[in-house]
Amino acid sequence: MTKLLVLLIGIILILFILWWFFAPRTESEVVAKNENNQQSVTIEVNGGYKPGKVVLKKGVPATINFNRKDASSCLDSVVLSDFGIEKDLPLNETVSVNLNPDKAGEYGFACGMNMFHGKIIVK
Ligand SMILES: [Cu+2]
Repeated sequence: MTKLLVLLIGIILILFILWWFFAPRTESEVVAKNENNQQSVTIEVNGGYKPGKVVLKKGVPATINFNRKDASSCLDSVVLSDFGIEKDLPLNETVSVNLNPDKAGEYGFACGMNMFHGKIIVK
């Protein structure tokens, strides 16, 4: 009986490890709120970008609010190279980035050292 239990726990552990390494990572994706021809979305900066993907509507002025909660200096700035924007992100403050997404496509953004990445999808 004990042997069976140990075997069962072993199998569960192995399955868990397999799942941990091989399960597809579904990145969170959020569609910006659109009100009065102005769209906005908030991204939490904490060990990366949450959500990692934001969807903006083409042709609508957008505000992306970065809220940094991670003390690591790695994330103390954000670079939106496609839009020519670079902003410092003070800890526990919200920094708004305004942009005009007038072309559909995917635009990456990253921390100042290009280690953490997020994506803006314009549709
Ligand atoms: Cu970094």
